[in-house]
Amino acid sequence: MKKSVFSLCGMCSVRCPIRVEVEDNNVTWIEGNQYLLGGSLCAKGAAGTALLTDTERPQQPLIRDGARGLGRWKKVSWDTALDYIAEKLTAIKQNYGPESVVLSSRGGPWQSMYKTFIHAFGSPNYTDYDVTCGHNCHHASLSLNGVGMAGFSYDIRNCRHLVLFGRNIFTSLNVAESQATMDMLVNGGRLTYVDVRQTITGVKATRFFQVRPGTDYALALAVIHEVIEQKAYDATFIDRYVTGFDELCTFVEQYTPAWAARECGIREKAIIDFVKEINKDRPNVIFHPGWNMARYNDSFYVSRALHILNVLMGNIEQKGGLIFPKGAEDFDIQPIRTFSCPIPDIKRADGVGWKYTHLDEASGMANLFFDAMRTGEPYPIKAWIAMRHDPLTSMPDPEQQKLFFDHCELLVSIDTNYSAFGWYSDVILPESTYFERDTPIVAANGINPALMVRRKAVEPENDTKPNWEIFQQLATRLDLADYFPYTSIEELWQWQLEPTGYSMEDFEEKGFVLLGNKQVMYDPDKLDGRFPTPSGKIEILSRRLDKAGLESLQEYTSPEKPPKHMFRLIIGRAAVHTHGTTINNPLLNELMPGNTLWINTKEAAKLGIKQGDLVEVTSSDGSYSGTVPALVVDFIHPEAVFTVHGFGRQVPLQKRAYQAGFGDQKLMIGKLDDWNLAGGSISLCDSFVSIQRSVRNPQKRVLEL
Ligand SMILES: Nc1nc2c(c(=O)[nH]1)N[C@H]1C(S)=C(S)[C@@H](COP(=O)(O)OP(=O)(O)OC[C@H]3O[C@@H](n4cnc5c(=O)[nH]c(N)nc54)[C@H](O)[C@@H]3O)O[C@H]1N2
Ligand SMILES: Nc1nc2c(c(=O)[nH]1)N[C@H]1C(S)=C(S)[C@@H](COP(=O)(O)OP(=O)(O)OC[C@H]3O[C@@H](n4cnc5c(=O)[nH]c(N)nc54)[C@H](O)[C@@H]3O)O[C@H]1N2
Ligand code: SF4
Ligand SMILES: [Mo]
Repeated sequence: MKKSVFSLCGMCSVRCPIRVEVEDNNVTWIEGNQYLLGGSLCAKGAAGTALLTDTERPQQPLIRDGARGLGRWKKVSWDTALDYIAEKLTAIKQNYGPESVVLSSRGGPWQSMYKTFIHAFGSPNYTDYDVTCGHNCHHASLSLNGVGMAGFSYDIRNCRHLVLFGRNIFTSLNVAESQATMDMLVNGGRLTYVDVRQTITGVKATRFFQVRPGTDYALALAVIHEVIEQKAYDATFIDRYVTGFDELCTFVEQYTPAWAARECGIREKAIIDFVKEINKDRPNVIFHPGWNMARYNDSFYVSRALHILNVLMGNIEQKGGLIFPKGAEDFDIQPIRTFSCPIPDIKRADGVGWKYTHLDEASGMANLFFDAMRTGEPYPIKAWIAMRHDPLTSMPDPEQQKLFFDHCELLVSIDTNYSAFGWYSDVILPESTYFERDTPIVAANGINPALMVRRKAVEPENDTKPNWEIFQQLATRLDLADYFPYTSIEELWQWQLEPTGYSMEDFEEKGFVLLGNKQVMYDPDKLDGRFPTPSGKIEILSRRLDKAGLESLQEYTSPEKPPKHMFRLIIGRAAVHTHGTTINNPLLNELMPGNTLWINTKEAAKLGIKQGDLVEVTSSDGSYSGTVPALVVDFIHPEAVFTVHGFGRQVPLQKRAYQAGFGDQKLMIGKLDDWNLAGGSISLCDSFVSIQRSVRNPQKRVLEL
């Protein structure tokens, strides 16, 4: 039997809308939703089909049978696994209190389900991956605009000049955003790109600044200086909505383009010319404030400076600028129902909300739970449930983390794959892949808000379950079923949709429900009340930061140069992989089986390293080294070496990925504690490594470039 199913991709966190063709329970075709993406998908999205028959994934619930990490597993039924977890959680609750359980997840639209579970259990300790991703950018916006990272949509398609600081938009991608950027370029828009190395985005840019690693703040401050110098700002917008502009003018006086040019290694005239260009293009100029500009200790201030530049451009709620995402309420429609439970009135173990009052409690600080595990302060942490999150891959120093996790009596991984954390845990609950599961309805707020839903395309290949069923069944065993008021997905959808007046039939034609048929924009002269900061204005001098004893305008400090014979390790994505998730995907693994080490041609020559030579990359304390082929290139700053994150996997059952390439997180020794107090992000680009030609025989290597 043939059928066509509208659904959502699950190969990365973007969740592009897709259409899937199915014949006799086999996926025969997959494409981006024609109505929203014109059929486009990225390589990862197209490779999703390989997941279905991949036997190197957990195929049924597993309980550890031997020491942690040894890889001996007992195959069990769902009932046995869920009973086991419920019993352990109940005992931990009795012995240490419910707050000793942490649940971490990859955030996203279904996080209210996971939050409801852990809050109903009695613990305030929900956390997510964001300390290693967007925390700096989120808090930068929060301190300035009163709204976080989800507080603005970017109207890239209609902008005249897009400015990207390290936002490698065509590689670290989101299909709709890449399409909008291409359309903008085709329509004559400009793209300015800042990176320490050349990338696909840099190649397509109209202006490329290659800066010394970690000097973006100098460039951003000089651009602000020059914007003020050339009076290239929207004085009316600033008068109306902004506080602290005079202080900003005084603060940036010292940061001239000539100074920044020396600091960043670029030309003064290029900075001045760039500002002349944006002066012509404003207000349709977007300074993208970064997605995970969480790399250096001052990246919070870089992101803040970029947000300040948006404010100076007066681009908020302008076509081709930053637009407040619209939702059901803007169309007089009741929002969908979602899971909820009050947060227990107990201090969070990571200190967020009481020790760190300026940081957002919605995601907390995942790395700070390790302190609680180690010291038992403010109270012990005894269990960790990781839902679609791999702390051992996504946070630095996994060997150190394992020592902390050993203080826990229960580690549970809910995953479609064997994650590094899963392999070290006590129970693995395999979630069905995105082709094999329905998921609750999502309210996708934005420029054109819609309701989206993932529909099951095929029946599960293995003994796996979808997220909504796993949490409902676990909750029932813990007497928390009232928070999950459904027994089937149909009941759940109906409960969600009831207030809106829509039904599932409304999704049939296109796979989504567009709220309203025309774009709503607020009057830019009536934005009062839309900036929920303490003063109600856009705060260049943030009261929230001030209260926490933190500066709003921080002086620039030049980044440390690598010690002699060492390099700064910088990291990023490849277009064909999603973090550690896809490394073992049969199709994507074929496209890119391992990572390489990018190194500057002159530096490589000094070390006697030639193109394709195997090199050893060693951590600053010498405790870990990885061996990979060198990619010798002109366009990377000599102080830096670059690699793609996600490799170096050590799960023997993932045969394709096993020990291919190296894991950058393993070289980030001591970095669990290296986070920025203002922005909350771990400084992932602040590690130095040494490089040497490997003595291993390249003929025997298992990897190709
Ligand atoms: N294909 C693919 N796309 C993805 C993802 C994925 O896994 N795969 N993940 C998604 C996620 S979760 C995220 S957070 C985003 C990340 O999106 P981005 O932040 O755009 O991407 P990254 O690849 O992490 O890093 C971007 C660049 O920062 C550069 N860089 C390093 N140091 C400096 C510096 O000092 N200054 C400047 N200006 N640049 C520097 C690196 O050379 C790299 O090219 O990508 C998303 N999209
Ligand atoms: N050293 C270093 N660390 C980094 C980065 C880096 O470049 N270098 N990048 C950082 C960034 S930007 C981010 S966003 C984080 C990402 O960190 P994570 O969120 O931990 O990484 P992911 O690989 O996206 O997903 C984690 C797990 O989710 C599982 N998974 C995937 N799909 C599903 C699903 O449908 N259901 C379930 N239950 N599980 C699923 C995967 O198998 C994987 O084990 O890592 C950060 N950490
Ligand atoms: S960007 Fe690619 S992998 Fe991510 S959801 Fe879209 S199609 Fe899937
Ligand atoms: Mo991220």
